[in-house]
Amino acid sequence: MRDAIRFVLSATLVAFAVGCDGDGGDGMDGGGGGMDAGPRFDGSPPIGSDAGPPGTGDACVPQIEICGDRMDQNCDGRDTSCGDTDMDQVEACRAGDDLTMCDCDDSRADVRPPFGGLPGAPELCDGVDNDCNGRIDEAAECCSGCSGIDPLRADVCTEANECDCSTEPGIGPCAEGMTCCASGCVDTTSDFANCGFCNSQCTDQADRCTGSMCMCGTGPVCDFITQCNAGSCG
Ligand SMILES: [Ca+2]
Ligand SMILES: [Ca+2]
Ligand SMILES: [Ca+2]
Ligand SMILES: [Ca+2]
Repeated sequence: MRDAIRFVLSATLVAFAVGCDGDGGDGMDGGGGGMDAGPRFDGSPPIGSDAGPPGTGDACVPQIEICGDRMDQNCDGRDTSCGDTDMDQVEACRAGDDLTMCDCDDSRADVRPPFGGLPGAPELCDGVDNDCNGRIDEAAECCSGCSGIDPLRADVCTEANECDCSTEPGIGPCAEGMTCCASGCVDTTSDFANCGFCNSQCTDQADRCTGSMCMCGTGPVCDFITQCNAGSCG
């Protein structure tokens, strides 16, 4: 685990160097490691010099640009992107970033955290932290503690190798007949927001979930121009 973190940090520093270096070759290709960054910046304009471009405001003092932090350190009037080399729509982590909030491996599109409306990459049993949550192979499918348990009842394996529902941590897998969904352990045969399966929300054309089906009263859902109220379409 520690080696994996070290690898990610190392990769991050490389990504930082590649993503942020917009001024061409300057000795950054001499091997990995943060120590290489020192000499690179020796030639930077001294703080307080007037080497920066004019017109960016009296207070702008050129400094080393940090990509992706929504700040303009080098006074060119914009932030510098850290890039999205693998084009998975999540920008690469920068040195010092929380690796669970950015692309912890910008060379692999099958490694990314949830971002905006995008779900994270599914955790595969491959020795890699696919969803950038800081844990490797924590999916229930990768866990011997989950063997023999209906996969619908749990989605993660704890560090103690115990099967668990991540939305109700610590209680173990959901009870028999319940399903581990984003809202916790639910009965998908009757849960209005998870009717039939997780995240399957019934609409206004229904008022209940019965037998895993959205229903209006004891009948089927209403047509799309009417709503279901108290068991009747109207
Ligand atoms: Ca990316
Ligand atoms: Ca990625
Ligand atoms: Ca993970
Ligand atoms: Ca994995």
